[in-house]
Amino acid sequence: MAMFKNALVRLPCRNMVHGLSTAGLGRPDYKKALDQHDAYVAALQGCGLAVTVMAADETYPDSVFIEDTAVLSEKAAIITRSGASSRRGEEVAVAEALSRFYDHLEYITAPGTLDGGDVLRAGNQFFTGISARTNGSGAGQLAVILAKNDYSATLVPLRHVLHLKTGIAYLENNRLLACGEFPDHPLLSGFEIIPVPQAEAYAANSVWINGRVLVPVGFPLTKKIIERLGYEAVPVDVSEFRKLDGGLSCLSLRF
Ligand code: CIR
Repeated sequence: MAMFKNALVRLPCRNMVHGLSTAGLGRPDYKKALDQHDAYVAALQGCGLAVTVMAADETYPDSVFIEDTAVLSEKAAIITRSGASSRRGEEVAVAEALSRFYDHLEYITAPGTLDGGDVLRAGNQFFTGISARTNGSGAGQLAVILAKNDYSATLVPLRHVLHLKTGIAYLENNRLLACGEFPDHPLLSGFEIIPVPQAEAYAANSVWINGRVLVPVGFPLTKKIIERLGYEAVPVDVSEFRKLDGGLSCLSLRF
C-alpha cells in the first residue's frame, strides 16, 4: 500500500478567475477559494501529511491545480508538459520545489503533452488517460520512464471526461471508485468497481490518503458509500475550484 508522507500544494492566485473552464458554474470567488484552500491543507495535515505550500503565481491562472504538473512515486518524479498551452511553465517552480525531495527528476518533452490528472496509480500499475490534454507521445514517454522503475503503464483512451481522474479514484485494496464511462471499462475489469451515482459524478474524484478518503462536500450518497466500505470520509468544500473543472485530487501532489 502506498503510504504518503508529504503533499505539495500551491496557493490560488487572484487571476484564477480567468482560469480555463467548461463547467458553466460561473467564475470562482477568490476570497472563498483561499478559505477553501486553507481548509484543504488542514484536511491533508489531518491525514498526517507534511504539507509544503508554494506561493501563488499570477502568471498562471490554473496553477493551483498542481497535480497536473507532475507524476510522483517513491521511485520517480516526472515533470509533465501540459496539454494546455496557457499552463505550460507552471511546472518550473514545481520542479524546483520537488528537487528538495527527489535527487533526480525526469521530464516529459515535446511533442509529448501530459497532464498529471490523466495519471492514476493503482499499486505498481499506472493508468494514463489519452485525452485532449495528454497525447500518445506524452503517455509513451511516461510509460518508458515508469518501466525503468518497474511500474507498468496502461493507456486508457478517454471519451467524455477532461482527465482520467475526473472519473475514477483508487481506494487501495484493489478498489476503484468509478463513474461515467469507467465502471464497465474493459481495461479496469480486474478491479472491484465501486460505482458512483451519475448525479454525483463530481465525487468520483475523491482522494485516498493513508486510510482516509477526502470527499467533496455536497455528495452525500458517495460519502455514505465510502463510509460503508469502512473508510473515514473527510468532507472538503471545493466549490470554487469546481467552477474551473478542478476536483479534489488536482489541488495537491501527494508522495
Ligand atoms: C484546467 O482546465 O486545466 C483547469 N481549469 C482544471 C484542471 C483540473 N485538473 C485536474 O483535473 N487534474
